[in-house]
Amino acid sequence: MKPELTLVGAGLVGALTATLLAQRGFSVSVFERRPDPRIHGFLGGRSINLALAERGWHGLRVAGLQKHIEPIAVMMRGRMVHHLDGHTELLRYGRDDSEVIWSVSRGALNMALLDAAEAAGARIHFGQRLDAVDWGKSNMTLRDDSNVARVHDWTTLIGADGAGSALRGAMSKHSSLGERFEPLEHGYKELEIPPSDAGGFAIEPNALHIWPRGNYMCIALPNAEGSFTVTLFMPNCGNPGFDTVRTGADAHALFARDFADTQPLIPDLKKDFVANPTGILGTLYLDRWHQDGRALLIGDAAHAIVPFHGQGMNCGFEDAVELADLLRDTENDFDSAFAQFQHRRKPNADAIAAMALENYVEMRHSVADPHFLLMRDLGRELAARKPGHFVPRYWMVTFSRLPYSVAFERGEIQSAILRELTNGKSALDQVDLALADAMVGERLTPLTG
Ligand code: FAD
Ligand code: E0Q
Repeated sequence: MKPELTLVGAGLVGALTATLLAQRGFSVSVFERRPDPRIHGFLGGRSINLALAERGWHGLRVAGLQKHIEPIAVMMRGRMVHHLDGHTELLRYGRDDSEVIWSVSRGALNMALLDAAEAAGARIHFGQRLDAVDWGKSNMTLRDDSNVARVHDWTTLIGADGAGSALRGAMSKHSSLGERFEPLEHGYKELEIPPSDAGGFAIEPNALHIWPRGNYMCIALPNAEGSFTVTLFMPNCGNPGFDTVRTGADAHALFARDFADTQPLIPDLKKDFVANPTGILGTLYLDRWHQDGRALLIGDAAHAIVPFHGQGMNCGFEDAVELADLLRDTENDFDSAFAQFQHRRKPNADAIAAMALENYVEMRHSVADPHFLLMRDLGRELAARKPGHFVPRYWMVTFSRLPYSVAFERGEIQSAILRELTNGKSALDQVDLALADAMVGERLTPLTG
């Protein structure tokens, strides 16, 4: 007898989890609110993309999907910074082209994962929204587009239904999860740079473009077909803010002043700014992710974070692999597997949540702060002097699968070293490098070997 699992949500994390669990012999049913994107299209046809890094690739590799995704992923070597005066500079993410990140279409990735889940034997029911859970009867009510209800009996529930999780709501009604949502006072708007008239990319394709402007910024990630998805991050209230920049004309004026080089590139700015929704951002913390061995939350449903490290999906894919491994190791003792899942993943989710928040500040401001630049240069120097010992935090998060909590803790130690050594200094040649080597040796263990 195959153990039965009922998943809620066939987004990125739900579809990968369904694939891995079906591949490992579970009988998997999935209920997804939206219609099948392979038939009806994805998100009204808007192309939205995400940065895929090592942790995400690992999940895809375990599921046997790397070869399917590689052809649709666009390499991003670094941040292409667009300064206010229009000049640009490429800041590489890694040492060479083996240390890069990849831009993938959310829709194409989701569809490939749905195909894989079904190929592995998962049954996906589209247009079925979770409405309520009856914990006494072990069933749940689902509703279709016309609000027609259907009842489904379940044995074990897994919620991958995103930041607004309905399963989380149903679990909270049973007993408090200690839920806390910390809103960011900034929102976002997605826009588009279409392919150039010649049909190619209008700006450098192999980079994550960024226009840092202090309290707000734009980014652009390439799509395989030659367009870019632009995202404006800006305060909800302020000047500029989404409360004052309201009309197409307001948006046009903001872009003309602060993002002048994008002006000829975003022809539908006025129309899209008004038509596309303003997204909200924040961090979700729960004290508890599971209800005994009966229900578990994963991905954004358990730990939504702000997007500024490009790690939400990557982290969710790590969840999926960890869960599949734990169910194997505990021989399907769900109670023990779910408790261990939370024990192992929660410190990592908390760490990437904190690092993602920090990265927004770094991204918008510190490009201009001389003390930050000195610390960054010293960091580079120490990383070169002590490879595998003093390792940039961005590298640990993006190019390794070290636990996020380790990246965070080592990052804190490294920052303290850089702060102490650069205190009162204005140039690298004033820093005592012998002392630096000694501090690294004392406070950090080598990572490799
Ligand atoms: P979702 O992708 O939200 O999927 C949830 C699914 O559940 C959906 O299909 C939904 O329809 C379904 N659902 C919801 N409610 C119900 C219900 N009641 N019943 C049934 N089904 C339901 N991450 C990265 O790794 N890299 C990036 O570059 C990146 N950029 C981002 C940029 C922005 C602006 C934002 C907002 C996020 C970004 N992220 C990024 C984060 C990433 O989008 C999320 O972490 C990821 O989508 C989480 O996947 P998920 O499957 O948990 O949730
Ligand atoms: C990445 C890749 C939405 C988003 C996604 C990202 C990144 C950023 C800024 C943003 C962080 C970085 N970053 O460039 O440091 O590495 O995914 Cl805003």
